[in-house]
Amino acid sequence: MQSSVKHKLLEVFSKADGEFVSGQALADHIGCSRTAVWKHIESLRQEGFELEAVRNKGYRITGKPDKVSENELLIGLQTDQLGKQIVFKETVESTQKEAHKIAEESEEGTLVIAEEQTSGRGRMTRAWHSPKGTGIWMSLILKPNLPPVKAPQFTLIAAVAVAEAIQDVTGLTPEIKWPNDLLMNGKKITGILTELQADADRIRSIIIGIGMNVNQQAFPAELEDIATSLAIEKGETISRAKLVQAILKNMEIYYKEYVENGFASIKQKWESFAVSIGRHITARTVNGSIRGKAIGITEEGVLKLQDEEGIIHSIYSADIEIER
Ligand code: BT5
Repeated sequence: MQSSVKHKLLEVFSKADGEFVSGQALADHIGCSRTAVWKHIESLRQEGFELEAVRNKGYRITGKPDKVSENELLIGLQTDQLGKQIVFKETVESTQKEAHKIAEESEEGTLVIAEEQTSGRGRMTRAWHSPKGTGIWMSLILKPNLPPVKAPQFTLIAAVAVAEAIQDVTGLTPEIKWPNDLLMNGKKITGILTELQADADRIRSIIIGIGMNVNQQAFPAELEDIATSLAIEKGETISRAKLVQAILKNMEIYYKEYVENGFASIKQKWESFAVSIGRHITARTVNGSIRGKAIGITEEGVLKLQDEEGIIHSIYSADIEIER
């Protein structure tokens, strides 16, 4: 949409102060047809504006996008190091990709965040749907002085930090599905992707990608049954900036705890949010599927699965399906 058209539309809605404006009045104001108005309204929705359309009344604005640029995030940020350096972009292919490019020369705690990702990614080259202005698409760069085998624990640390941030900001309690999903009512609300730049024996940078569905009201057909957003669950829009600040704050606390005292206390918290433990599950790994009961995670964050013959398997990476 041309920015002048967008500007005019927003001006009218702002003057209307939450009241309805008829399609005809909007058309007259911007000098276009009513069909064109409808298209402009759709593109405003794409940008994260919430617009209610009612027959014979017209349109009214019920929610504006909240931004996650540097200013919004830095005001009120309660951390010493995480998120003190912010690289904000309106649009990127993937914040992971950007973070990888700058990791080497970046300070620990640098955050890459975008309003929109055009090629957001999940694990194993899967796509991550990241529409403009409605979710949190961010990558955090950490530089722990640890060997690469410790990396999977960071997915679990991040899951706890995010789960508690959701509780702090919305009062809702998500569930964690090993290793990297947060669910609400069985649908995915957050995915975590931990990637590394490392030597054989030492992590140089760990890049923790977090994708959180916050204010989406709907999903594309292929995600409709498996994805949800905080706004859908809570019934109101939620400030993304507040969530990012809460994630960074919790992440800093747990990262420090982990470096100083190890994984034990975080493991306990993780277990308190975990849905898969104690349940019968199927773990799909690159080497095939294993069915059994999830009996817990180890200090390394490895999932322990006991099959029907009583054999205990260590699962390092998999997609989990929980049986009913
Ligand atoms: C993940 O992968 O869950 C990790 C997602 C990490 C995304 C963040 S966003 C910021 C950073 N930059 C990136 O480019 N990525 C990270 P995985 O477990 O492989 O799950 C991927 C699957 O989740 C897809 O195959 C879809 O089925 C589903 N999916 C895709 N987009 C989704 C969404 N927005 N909400 C819920 N499910 C989604």
